[in-house]
Amino acid sequence: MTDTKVYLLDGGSLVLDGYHVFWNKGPGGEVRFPVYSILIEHAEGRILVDTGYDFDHVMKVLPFEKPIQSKDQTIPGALKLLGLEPKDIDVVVNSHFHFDHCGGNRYFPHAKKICHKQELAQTCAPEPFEVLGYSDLAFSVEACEARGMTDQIPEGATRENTTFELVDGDPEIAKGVRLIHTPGHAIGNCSLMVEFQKRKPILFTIDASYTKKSLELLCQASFHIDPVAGVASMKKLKKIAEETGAELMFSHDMEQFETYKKAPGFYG
Ligand code: 5PN
Ligand code: ZN
Ligand code: ZN
Repeated sequence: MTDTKVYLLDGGSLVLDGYHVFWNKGPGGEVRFPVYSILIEHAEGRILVDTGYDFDHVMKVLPFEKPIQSKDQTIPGALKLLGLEPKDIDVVVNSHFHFDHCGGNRYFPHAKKICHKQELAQTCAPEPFEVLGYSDLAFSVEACEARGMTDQIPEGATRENTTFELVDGDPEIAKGVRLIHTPGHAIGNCSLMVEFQKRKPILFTIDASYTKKSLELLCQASFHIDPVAGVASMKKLKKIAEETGAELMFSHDMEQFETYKKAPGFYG
């Protein structure tokens, strides 16, 4: 039995205004924040949670977010630092389908793919204010077709090799690896709990709480479909962390990210 290990794959950074990061609170001004993927080496296989952003997509559609991404910060580049290739990944989980979480999915046609059942439906028929968040559809031929953006379909992508297993609730996707539905930011946003053999669990908030301060203040990002659900999800995460003694890790907090171990370092 191999012990579970978690690697954080640095995916570069983006910029938002402080009023987007801390909705109706700010302060305003440019905030540069990290984007990363989570690789779980598990006895049942290698699970990759999220795939970062695609640099070309951001430059084309959201250049005002000022992407900085080196070759080592692309998904293939980050895996290479670990001596891995995309084909070594068995399962890709998307926490939700905002462009900064699914931009590298095209590298994993062979992998089993998992998302929350409401998230795929929402991406195919977003609210008007969600269109920018759900602007990179290359992860799914079905989404490209539903949105009339078939020009985004990557070479080699088919309906079959971009099909998702749809989950609901808080499913255990491998022993000690659980998705926790935390809607609000996105209708199907999922947080992630990983248990280890020899250390305390880690609870990844994903975008239910961009930063440590967000959770302390119960202050979500300005991007959301249901802010009331968003507050309830933050409370749910706080409660789970208290009950389990889990270490919290935040999705887009530069100050915290600088303290995290990045691949090739690992947790486990
Ligand atoms: C980083 C970022 N930028 C814009 C949007 C958006 O419109 O919805 C989600 C989102 C982001 O995560
Ligand atoms: Zn998001
Ligand atoms: Zn995000």
